[in-house]
Amino acid sequence: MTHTLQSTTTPSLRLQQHPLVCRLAERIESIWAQHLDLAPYDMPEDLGYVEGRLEGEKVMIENHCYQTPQFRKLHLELAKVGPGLDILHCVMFPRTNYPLPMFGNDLVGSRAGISAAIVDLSPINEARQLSELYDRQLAALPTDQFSQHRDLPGWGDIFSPYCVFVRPKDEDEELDFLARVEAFLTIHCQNAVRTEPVHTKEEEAELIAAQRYYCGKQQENDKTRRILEKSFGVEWAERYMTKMLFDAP
Ligand code: BLA
Repeated sequence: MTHTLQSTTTPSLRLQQHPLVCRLAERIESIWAQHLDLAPYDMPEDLGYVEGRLEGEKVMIENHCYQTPQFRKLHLELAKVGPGLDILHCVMFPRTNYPLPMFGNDLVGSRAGISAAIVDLSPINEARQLSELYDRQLAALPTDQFSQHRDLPGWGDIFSPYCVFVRPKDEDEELDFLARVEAFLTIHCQNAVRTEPVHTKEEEAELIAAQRYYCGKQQENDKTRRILEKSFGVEWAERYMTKMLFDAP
């Protein structure tokens, strides 16, 4: 394992990635910019751009973060593991006084195609239920037609009934997934800017606990952790998963 760190602001990684990764990254940033009041986010200096090695292949990770009045962190991560594996990871963490679900999106692709495409608006409350508004809006979307649905792992009890977890079989299904993410994201941004914060400490405590539960479950994802451990070491992976990917409030 070699291990080098450097910083850059050039969003170049996506240009070398699977076309769906690149398109999805562009769409996420454009929907964010269209609906939200984006401000810079103070990222740990050494984590903007990171390089490591996995079995002789270069691993590159590029992070883009923002904050807004409603969100303590918007995180878009692009990663490339050798020439073969491309990853997009995106999470929108609400501020702890905003009663909003957690938008999460992960795309794992190789030259053989996208093996995992997941998107959800996950409930953040004790009952683990979406609000009536989100429930109604998501239920009204056209039902999806993916041919290969995948089973959620054991830690996946955080996801809503609207979670899409598929292996798109061709370009048509890849574009269907892109459209699904766009629909979830647009609904979420439009709702977020109209949402009032909670006012009591008790309500906020429940939101904090639910964000902690979500982050704790995501940290159990061994597939993500193993790639990070093999590329950057066990300690670095632990710090990255708990401070960058899924930092609990
Ligand atoms: C799966 N995530 C995976 C897989 C890899 C990664 C290699 C296995 C792909 C497959 O089974 O086909 C790797 N994902 C990464 C890495 C990063 C990453 C290295 O984001 C970052 C550096 N994961 C998320 C988010 C969600 C998520 C936000 O980061 C959901 C909202 C879900 N990823 C998720 C799930 C799986 C997965 C559910 C399948 C896990 C399993 O089957 O055990």
